[in-house]
Amino acid sequence: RVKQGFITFDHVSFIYPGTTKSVLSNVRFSVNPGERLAVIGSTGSGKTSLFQLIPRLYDATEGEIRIDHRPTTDYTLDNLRRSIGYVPQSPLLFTGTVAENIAWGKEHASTKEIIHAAKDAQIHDAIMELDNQYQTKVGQKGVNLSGGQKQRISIARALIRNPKILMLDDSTSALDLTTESKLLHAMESYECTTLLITQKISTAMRADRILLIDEGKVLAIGTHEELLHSSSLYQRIVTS
Ligand code: TTP
Ligand code: MG
Repeated sequence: RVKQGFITFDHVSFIYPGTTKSVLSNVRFSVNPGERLAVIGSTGSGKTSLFQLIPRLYDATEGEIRIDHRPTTDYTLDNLRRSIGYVPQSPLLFTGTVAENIAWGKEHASTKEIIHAAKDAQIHDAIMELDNQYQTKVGQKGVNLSGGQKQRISIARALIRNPKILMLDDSTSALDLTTESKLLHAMESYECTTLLITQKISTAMRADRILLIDEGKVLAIGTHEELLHSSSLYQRIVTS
């Protein structure tokens, strides 16, 4: 199969509707099919906003985003979002079972597929410790899960759909290093283009390339070594 998931940001600027502040300015970069790109930048630099434009939770104010050379506005929203597994910064679970929460968005998911995704997301063991395992009720009236457990259920929900593009917004922040490492390793078996926002340089270094944004602008994109040579901000982040 031809690798898909080529993403292009073509001079993208963005202002939230009803506001005047430019959150992204003239952002341009491309991500190759199957590439893993880490996105780093200080809090408020626009990382989440950049993510939200890809599945068109918001539309760019200027410029164009293309997936596989087609503007995202040319796809139906349904088709666009079906091809993207988006794990938001604060994922929400709905009232239902763990299994239902993982299978959400994929019709006819089998138990085997649900467990497989949960294992890859490194949440299977924790689920097996719940009173009713995969049938445990979560959400408003269900058991309380930790932030990290919710993140991993949300990751399993993204993985089960085998998306063309996987986007993780700081989704490994609550994980210990060993679990995070296992998760990143398991994700390698998915042929998707992966964008991952992270605060941790050690996580960013595992990606093929790193995108550094600051105040809504792309400061640098490249490998860890390239950024060390080209970006003084990156040097400062690494040594801080
Ligand atoms: P974010 O895109 O949320 O910045 P970030 O994701 O890099 O920050 P963090 O590391 O803390 O997650 O915000 C960029 C700017 O956009 C910031 O000024 C807040 C503003 N903003 C809105 O106005 N509405 C929104 O829904 C979001 C997400 C951000
Ligand atoms: Mg954010």
